[in-house]
Amino acid sequence: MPSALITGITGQDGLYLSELLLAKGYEVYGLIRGQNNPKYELVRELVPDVKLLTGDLTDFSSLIRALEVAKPDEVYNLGAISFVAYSWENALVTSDVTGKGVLNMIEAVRLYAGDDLNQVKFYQASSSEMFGKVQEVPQRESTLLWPRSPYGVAKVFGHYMTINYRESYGMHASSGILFNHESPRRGPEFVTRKVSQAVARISLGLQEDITLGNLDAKRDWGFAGDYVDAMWRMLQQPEGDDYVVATGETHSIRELLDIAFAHVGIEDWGHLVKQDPRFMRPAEVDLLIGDPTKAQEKLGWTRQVDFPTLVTMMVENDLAEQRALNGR
Ligand code: NAP
Ligand code: G4F
Repeated sequence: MPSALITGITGQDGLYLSELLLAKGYEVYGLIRGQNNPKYELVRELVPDVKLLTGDLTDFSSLIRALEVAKPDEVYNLGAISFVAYSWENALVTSDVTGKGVLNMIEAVRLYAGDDLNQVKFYQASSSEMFGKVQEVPQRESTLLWPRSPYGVAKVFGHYMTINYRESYGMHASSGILFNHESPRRGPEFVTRKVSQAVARISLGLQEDITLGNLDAKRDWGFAGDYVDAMWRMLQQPEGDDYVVATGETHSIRELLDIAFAHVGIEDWGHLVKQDPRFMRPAEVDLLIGDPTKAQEKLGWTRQVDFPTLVTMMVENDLAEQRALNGR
């Protein structure tokens, strides 16, 4: 039975990846931080077969300890401070976790694996946020990186460190440059879930309107369940490499609002959406659109869920959740 260690087990991707690996017969270990993590019960409920180990990406010895217990064949480094807006206000801790945390994890893997370096395959959760002020459209593996946030800069550090460990030590280390991926498990701070929750609540009479920032930014949004499959495929290749994972389509926040509101029968949402500079960013990533050709050709990966299906899935989930919470 292969064994996998996942950091970021309590996050959206950690949960989907655990389900995927358990279904494939893996023994799955998840790193969970804090002495009383509020998401502990959620992980226990959704993926009870995952074995939880305490640890933190900023605590090197906890990573070594986790590796010694899990004895993994594959390590998926998904842990990060992942909210871009937060990273301006908390740039130092974002750099420590999202940037230096990658080095801590990959160096721990190198030391743990010893002479048997290729026995432990490593996945790094890189991000399309690294493209920032995009230098090419669509963005591919070779596109120049120009990050626009402390989060993006930290991810660039982790990305190049992963490439460097592959080139320096011959490690099986892969970097997935994943474009935005969403689901009903997405944190409510991100724009898709903020919109799906608000639209559900507005249609049930629980909320009057929604306040957002920039409505013109464009993202290449896919479904998280599809994207964790690409992570696994990367680690089944004979060698580590870098892959863009994206849908190849881009949509604005306005289009997201069109589909979400239309699903509850509201065609004209203008009076229901307010804007506030509070939600604008010091530097914006205006446009992201990825070219997934390499992932399609080398990994045989394709996305299954299109954008309208994704948005309506999220609104449906929030309608059910809000009805249950509010007895409607
Ligand atoms: P998420 O839901 O925000 O989950 C982040 C995870 O990181 C959580 O489990 C969190 O644990 C953990 N974490 C935070 N600080 C940590 C620390 N100091 N030590 C160990 N773990 C820590 O993110 P996601 O959407 O699942 O994304 C997974 C990864 O992919 C992240 O690295 C993200 O940056 C990257 N990524 C995401 C997307 C996307 O669109 N979703 C796109 C590209 C790349 P707590 O519960 O304890 O906070
Ligand atoms: O949903 P977002 O916060 O996601 P963002 O910044 O694109 O980052 C996500 O995707 C990255 C991959 O490219 C990941 F690496 C990262 O970890 C995270 O998962 O914002 C999307 C867009 C932005 O342009 C933002 O300015 O939506 C715009 N937006 C407009 N109003 C808003 C809001 N974003 C949020 N969160 N909240 C708003 O009210």
